[in-house]
Amino acid sequence: MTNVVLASSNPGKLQELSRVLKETGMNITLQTDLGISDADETGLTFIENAILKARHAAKASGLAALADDSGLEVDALKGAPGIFSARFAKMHNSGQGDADNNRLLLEQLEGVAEEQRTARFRCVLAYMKHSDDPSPVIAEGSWEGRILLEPNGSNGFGYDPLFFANDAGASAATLSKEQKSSISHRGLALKSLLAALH
Ligand code: ITT
Repeated sequence: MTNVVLASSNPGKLQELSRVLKETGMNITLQTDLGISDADETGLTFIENAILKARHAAKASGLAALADDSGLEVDALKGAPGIFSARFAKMHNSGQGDADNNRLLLEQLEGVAEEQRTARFRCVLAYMKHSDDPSPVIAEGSWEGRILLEPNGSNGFGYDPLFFANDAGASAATLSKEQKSSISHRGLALKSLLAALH
């Protein structure tokens, strides 16, 4: 087993990543459980932020680190909330956390017709063997869909209740963990990361 720190404070990500990673011989621990604080996400792209987070956790733990930087791109909002997905409501002084993020997204899309509510989730994974690793392994995945008019389902996390996945024909929050992982941005990025690592 390789011990790897997941450079994240989001237990939803751990849930979706740990089962598959365990099967491949990686024992992963959330950085929060090692007392490691969040890195400053000062990058302007998912890739930059994923690397910043992985480097920070590798340095603090002395372990190999895996980071996930992800978010929702909504076409009618010119790609917002994008890299700011976790901080969307907070940045607009409109509360904080998943419920407020979802409420603000619906507010910003008020009056936008269904066919113009196209969106995608993106996920970038960065794996670093140690904090000075000059060649992090990067993998990406995306998941196409549209933003619903109201929330549907209670599984998953974040914007899942508002995301209608085209391939599933259903809201992401109505899918089981296994169903979501087999088609999601994170599931696809993970598959690609494992192929690159082996
Ligand atoms: P860490 O940085 O600690 O990993 P975070 O939640 O702040 O946790 P990000 O900066 O990568 O992580 O922001 C990702 C946000 O994008 C997340 O909080 C959700 O709002 C949204 N998101 C990403 N993947 C998602 C998914 O599978 N389902 C629903 N929302 C998702």
